[in-house]
Amino acid sequence: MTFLRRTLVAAAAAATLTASFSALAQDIKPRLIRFGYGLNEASNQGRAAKVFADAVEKASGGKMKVRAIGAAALGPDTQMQQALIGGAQEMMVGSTATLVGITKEMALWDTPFLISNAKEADTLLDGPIGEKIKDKLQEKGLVGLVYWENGFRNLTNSKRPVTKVEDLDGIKLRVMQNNVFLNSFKTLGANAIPMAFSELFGALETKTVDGQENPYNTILSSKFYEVQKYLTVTNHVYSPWIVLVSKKWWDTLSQTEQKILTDAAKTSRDFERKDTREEASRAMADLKSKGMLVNELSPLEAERMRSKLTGVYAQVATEVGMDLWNETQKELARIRGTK
Ligand code: TK8
Repeated sequence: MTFLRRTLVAAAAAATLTASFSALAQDIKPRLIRFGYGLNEASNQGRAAKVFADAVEKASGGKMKVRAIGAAALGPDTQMQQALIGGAQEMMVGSTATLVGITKEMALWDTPFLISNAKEADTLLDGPIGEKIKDKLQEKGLVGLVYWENGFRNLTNSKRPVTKVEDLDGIKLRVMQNNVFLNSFKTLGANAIPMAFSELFGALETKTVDGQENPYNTILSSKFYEVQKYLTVTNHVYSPWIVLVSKKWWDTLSQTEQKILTDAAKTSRDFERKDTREEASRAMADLKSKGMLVNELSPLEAERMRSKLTGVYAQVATEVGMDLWNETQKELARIRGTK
């Protein structure tokens, strides 16, 4: 190769490289992303929102800025969902249970005792069933990126230790705004009252309600131990969070920008699940040290509660459709078989 030719080849290569870099740079516009969530900053939700924000800023060279706004300052889950659909807010993370009014298939995740451990949760949520349900959001104006762990839910109240199902009689119990939860706890004899999470601490404090159910992490980070004496380990349902994007806004993004958000969401998910599980493993001891009285149900009482709760399976199957229900049972059998 002559000197001239070598120089030309090198120049051409450099030009291609610059071209693809500037094409990439042009593909990323300055963006401000309001990312709302319901818990406080010092919760597992808040920590993971920060991880997401940092990953987006880094991957976009500082052009895409995520403003993570916690403590339901942008409104409770249902209000944020509407803001995303209308395009007034870009992103949020919240419970799948409050999404059933928009996408009924989300009710699958409300099934009591559907999932029994972390491996089943991750495999089911990240696999074809989880993807299929997530995809259903698109026609409603939402894009679901990933599921985060909220976790296995346990029962707290300020009245008495719940050692058997009859102890729930007449207890005013806050439930999420979701019919499966409402019916489950009515079936158990509680006076179930649907309420937004953002109202919950105040309602417990003023005794508008006597109890609630949430994972250990939330009982700790939302300081429910200040207003709840008794904790009963029920693990009655594994409930996920989902990271959502406004579809209206998503459709205005370049592929590069969409990929930055998708990748950062996965990074945040992996961090969040690990962080949540670590915190949950310590949380029971923490809650006891804060003065909560913790009891486990005897195997007999746990089974009695369980058999009452499985009564809502038919309701879930009707809501999500028999095909999806059967497919889920098959997938769970597969996951359990490969353990
Ligand atoms: C936070 C809620 C919360 C959920 C609930 O916004 O409402 O009880 O468990 O995590 O989504």
